[in-house]
Amino acid sequence: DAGHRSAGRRPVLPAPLLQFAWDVRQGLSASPKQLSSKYFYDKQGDALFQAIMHMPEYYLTRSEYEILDMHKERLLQLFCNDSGRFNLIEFGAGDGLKTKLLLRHFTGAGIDFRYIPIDISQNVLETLTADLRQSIPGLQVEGICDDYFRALHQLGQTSDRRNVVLFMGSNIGNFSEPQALDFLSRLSSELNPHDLILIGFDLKKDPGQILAAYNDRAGITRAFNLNLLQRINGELGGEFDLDQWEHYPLYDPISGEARSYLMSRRAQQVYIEALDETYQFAAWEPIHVEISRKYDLAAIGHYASNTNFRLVEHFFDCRHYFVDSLWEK
Ligand code: AVI
Repeated sequence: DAGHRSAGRRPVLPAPLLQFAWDVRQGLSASPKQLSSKYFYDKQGDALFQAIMHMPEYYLTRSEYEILDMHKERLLQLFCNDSGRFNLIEFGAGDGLKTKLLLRHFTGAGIDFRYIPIDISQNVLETLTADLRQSIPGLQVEGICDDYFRALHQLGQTSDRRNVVLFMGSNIGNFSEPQALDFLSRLSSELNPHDLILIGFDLKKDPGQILAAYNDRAGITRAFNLNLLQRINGELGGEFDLDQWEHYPLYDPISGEARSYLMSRRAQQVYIEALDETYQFAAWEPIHVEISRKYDLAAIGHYASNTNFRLVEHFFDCRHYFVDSLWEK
């Protein structure tokens, strides 16, 4: 696009990189500095997150798996309204490991439902649907590659079935509070009366346990966070020396926010070619990169009532580390 061509050394960027470049410039010019965790998930980041979910310290995935396993029959009863037919829509399905457990159970029970994973990555969707068609014969699965809300809007106009939306994994915890409320309000306005949402929240607990989940001994979470700088180097021509950065997680038991920072180990300056800009970092200056919020049941109740949902039931794992909360529009 000739309109974006600059007179300086700054190269012309392909469209998808423009937003990334813009956000990096905004974040590194802000005080305190910050970068968005949504940029963690390139191919390498996806693989590292898969590895995190298998770390002994990362209790979230195992807790939610246990919830779905223990409560799958009760969930099935609640999902089936009078007609017994529904769309099971999943936001950000990933590798579908947890969802498979439900899909197997529902298919085995002879239920008339369609599974509709929505993801912005075509690659993730193709891998998932091919795997499911093979591993669960008879399952009706139709992935939609789009923005969550556009996909939901389109579905609402073409289907008369009850919609059951899964938003699991405590992905909601990666939003700031206003972002989370906005997300849930938009979701509510796209749904029909009596549609359902099953939403995963990680609960407040021993701070030591939470910090360990974001600082595994094998160093996978560290690599996951540092990969963001690697990505800036690879995609925007950044010159971050990864050895000069440290991963630093923090937990505030009042707000329930687990926050991750990348700390500059010394005073340094870093040039980013695509921005044609040099950024200064003081010794031990942090860049805030992620919030993973933890909740109590009062906060969850407020979220539901402030976004036009009715709380139906909470489903816990044995240790009450995590909750999948079922809400009705
Ligand atoms: C995807 N999300 C819910 C994860 C979390 O726990 O906040 C991402 C993650 N970050 C570090 N470890 C895992």
